[in-house]
Amino acid sequence: MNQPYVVHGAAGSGSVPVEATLTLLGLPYRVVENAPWASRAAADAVGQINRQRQVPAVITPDGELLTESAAILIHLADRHPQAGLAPAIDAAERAQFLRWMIYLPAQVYSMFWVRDDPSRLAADPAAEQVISERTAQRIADCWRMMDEQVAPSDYILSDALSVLDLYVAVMSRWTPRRKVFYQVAPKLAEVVRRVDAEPRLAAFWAERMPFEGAWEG
Ligand SMILES: N[C@@H](CCC(=O)N[C@@H](CS)C(=O)NCC(=O)O)C(=O)O
Repeated sequence: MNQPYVVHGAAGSGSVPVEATLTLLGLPYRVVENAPWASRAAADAVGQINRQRQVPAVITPDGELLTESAAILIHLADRHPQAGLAPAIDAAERAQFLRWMIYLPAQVYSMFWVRDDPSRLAADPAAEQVISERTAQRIADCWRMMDEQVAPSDYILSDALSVLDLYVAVMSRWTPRRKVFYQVAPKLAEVVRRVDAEPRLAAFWAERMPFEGAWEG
């Protein structure tokens, strides 16, 4: 049982909230670094583990394969309730927790399968350009709609940091990036700045998602 979790992932990717969660939980893990969007070789390597050729893909200490970032985050938080990284199953915030944990991959993350390679759906470069612009707009709209429907305290659901906050903090750094996010989602903006400043993750962020240069976009 002392086997580490193995996280197939990449800096800046959807594996980062998973890695951040494992860090906060103090669980041993190692990362197998492969950015499947960056090269065929990396996608092939990830494809050996996850048929979807996507990260994150996690091998648990029991040897079980987990994919789908939201499922991994909810599983880790629920498995270690003492850390308080998710509302308990009977907590008042639980339903909204599940709502937003599913909203993120369904409404936002799914746009990136298209964006990362618009030729998957577009027949020519002009159509690719339209897809790039409209998916960026759609993602901004999704952040706006989420912001309008949450009432954060220190964090999105309460005064306790949850995996939802980690998920939003990372995803909000992707297109259309933080400057747009701060404008369209001012309440969530305060939360992600708090997550960026989480002292237990300072070294982690520096390594896996550095705050350097024009990082906010
Ligand atoms: N539904 C998956 C999406 C994962 C995903 O799209 N990961 C990106 C990296 S952030 C990826 O591997 N993209 C490569 C591809 O889709 O070909 C999840 O929620 O984990």
